[in-house]
Parts: sequence; C-alpha cells; structure tokens
Amino acid sequence: MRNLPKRKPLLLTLAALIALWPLLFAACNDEKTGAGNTPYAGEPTISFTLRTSSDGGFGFVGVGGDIDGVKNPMLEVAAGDIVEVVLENGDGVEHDISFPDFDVTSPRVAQRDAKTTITFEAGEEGSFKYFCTVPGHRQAGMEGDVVVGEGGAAAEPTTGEDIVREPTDLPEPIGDRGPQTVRVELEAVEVEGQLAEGTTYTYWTFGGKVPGPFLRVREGDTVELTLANTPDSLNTHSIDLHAVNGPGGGAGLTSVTPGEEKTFTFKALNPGLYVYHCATPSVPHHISSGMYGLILVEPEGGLPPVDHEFYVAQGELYTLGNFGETGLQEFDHEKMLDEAPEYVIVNGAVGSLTEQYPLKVNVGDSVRIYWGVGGPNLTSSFHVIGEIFDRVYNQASLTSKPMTDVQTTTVAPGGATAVEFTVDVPGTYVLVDHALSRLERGLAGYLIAEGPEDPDVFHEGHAD
Ligand SMILES: [Cu+2]
Repeated sequence: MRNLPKRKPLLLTLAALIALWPLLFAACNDEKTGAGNTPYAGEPTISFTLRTSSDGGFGFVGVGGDIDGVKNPMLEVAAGDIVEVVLENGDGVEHDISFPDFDVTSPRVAQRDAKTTITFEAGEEGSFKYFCTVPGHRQAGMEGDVVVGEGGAAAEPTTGEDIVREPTDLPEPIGDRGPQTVRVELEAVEVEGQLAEGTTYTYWTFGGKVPGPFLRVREGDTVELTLANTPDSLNTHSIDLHAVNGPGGGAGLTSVTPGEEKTFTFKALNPGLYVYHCATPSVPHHISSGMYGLILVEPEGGLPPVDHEFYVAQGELYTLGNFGETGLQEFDHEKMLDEAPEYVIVNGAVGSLTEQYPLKVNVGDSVRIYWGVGGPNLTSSFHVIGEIFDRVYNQASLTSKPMTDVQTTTVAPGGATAVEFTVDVPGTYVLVDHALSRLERGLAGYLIAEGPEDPDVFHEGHAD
C-alpha cells in the first residue's frame, strides 16, 4: 500500500481559479471549461501530464519528468506557481480531473488520446487532493495528492494501526494425523485502526487484526480455547464458534471483562469451515467492529493440496460519517439497525487486498480461497471478475461433493465458502461481492496472476 497520504487535505478555499486552453494542444477536446472557471491569462510556471489508465483499477499515470510512469503521482509545486495539468485519455473511458481546493475541474475526455488542459494558481502551502469526478472512479483508484510548498504545517492525516489481516496469514494444512488436543489462545483487543486514507475507526478485534486468526484443527480434535481481554479494553467480549456443539458456541463460557481470561473446551465433531465471532451485546456492534474470523475443521486426511490458500472475510462498518469522510469515525447504531453500512470491506479496511496485500499467484497455480462473512448483516455474492470457480464447497460444507463451474456463490452472514480454481492467463482479477454497489463502499481485492499468455484461451482480436 502507498500506505498513508503524506498530509491531510486542508479545507482551504482559494478563490480565483481558472482554466486555460493552451494553444499548444491543438488536439484537445473542444469542450467547455468546468463550471465557474475563467480562462487564465498567464503563462504556466509548471506543467504536468497525466494519462488515464484502466490497468489494475483506474488511475492517472504521469507522463514525462519525475512523475513518468508513476500511478497517481504526487504533484509537487511551489506556492504561487501557475500549474498546468494536461489530462490525456489513455484508456478510452470517460474521465476528468478535478482539483476542488482550487475550484477547477477539467472537461471530460472520452476518446482515447483526447486531451484537455486546466490551469490554476497554487496559492498557500498545503496538501490537497485531485481525483476523477465520474461517479465511482475516485473509489476505483483515480485519486492523488498535490502538495504546495512544504505542504503546510500540522496537516498530518489521521492515522491508526494497520488492522488488515494478510490473506496469506493462515496456518499450514494439518495433513494426515489423528485427533489430538489443540490449545488456542485468543485475545480481544480494541484498537484505533486505519479504515481508509485519512480515516480511522475504533476496531474491536481478535488479536489486533481483522478478521481474527485463522484457526485450523482436525475433525475429532479436542480444542481448549482461552479468550483473554486486554486490560485496556473498554468492553466485555466473548466468542461463539460455529464449529462448537454446545450452548452459545462457547459465548457464555468466555465472557471476559477487561483484564480477564476464560477457558472452555469443545470437541470438533463436524468438519467444515466455520465463522467465529464475538457474542457480547450489542452483538452486531461487536461483530461489525471486527470481531469475526474463521475456524477450519479439516476432515480426516485433510483437503486436497493446492498451491495457494488465501483467507478473506467480508464485513460492514456503520459509521456516523459518510463513506470517505476523514478523521476518527464513530459507530452509528441507527445505521446498523437499518442495515445501511457506510463501508463494506474485506479484511478490515478499504484497500486491504488491493493496494495493501493483493493476492499473488502464477498462471497455472491451483488456488483455494476461504471466504467468510462476518457481516453482521449483508449476504455476500462472492465472485472473481474474469475467473470461474472450478469447485465451490457450497455453504462451506466439506463433506458434500463440491459444486463445479460456478460464477458467483452466495455466502450468508455467519457463513463461509471455500472455492478452488486455476488461473489460465496472466492479469489482475478482482474479488468482489457482485452486489457491486459495495465496490464503491470499499469492497474489492486483487488477485494478480503472472506468467505466460495463452492466446488459445484469451486474446485480443479475431479468432485465427
Ligand atoms: Cu466483543
């Protein structure tokens, strides 16, 4: 991840800004300037060219100079500069570029290689955003920073702990062993974590990451589970594991106040992939805030070996502030009751599995994704754009025959699935909940496959 922005955007309004139609670019689109802008008569003192790209999510790619080839480059200028930005369309998708702090937005360019130019004066020092205003494009990656001078003082963005669980963070398969006693220690931790750029949330977690640790046992194992609650927690927590046969899934035996710890023991009778979650009221509040994870109870002999296993869990956050607002976000109980989240995410945060920890494989590798839904409320329609699931362990049943050749699979809140496939051609595949509005609320992951092309399977142009 380009982890955090350098500085928080200031709510500085600069008057007097301005679009210029340079004669340099005869090819530029003959469209109107953005609302409220008047042509700027002076010569630019600094110029940047940005080319739009759809490669691996939308973005602006720098052309020439220090920013050449850089995605969403930081534009560094001096206070008082007359800044010219040339926007080139590189992908044939309609885009624009906006610098709202300077009151300037370009016309949209829709044709590949169409150009447009805007000019504005960089007034006071500060750090500001630029982005594409076409709905959804900013969320899909078309956003960068413009830094004037030193960027201004005391403009650090709100930052929190990295609470994202890496999708490769799961134990090795158990393999061929008999049942035994397994001891598991979990800790409830409350932490101000990074939800998105400039945005934090007070997560409640198992172990400081979202989702909680991937637990892996064998059918017939006796599991001795201890839940501790850190002394600096403000809330009681507990754990209900869906792998348990017994009241509350263990919740009643594990209710721990701050500084306390409790242990209970269960026998893993049923193989399967199960959700666990906190079950302390308000339960959906605790779950939403990050207290969920998966426990895999392997059947005797384990699952078929694969080249890569990944651990992904979907959840929702109900914040008082709208999606994208910066600063520390408060929990909103009303939005939770309405099941109207601001954020729908995988592995705890916006950008978790795109900028931060994309899934990486080689062409031809066999892949298994364990996909759970903590929720608390939304059903996931799990799909990988550009890929077909060769096998789906429907509803995470590992003792039923897997379904074959599935495009999208339904995963209930408090439920899970395991899917298997092999990537045939290289590229970036996007993990989504195919209720795609959630893409614009933060839910996306990349699976990046490297390796040789296979024109027999996929190529541009006509069949031979
Ligand atoms: Cu809890």
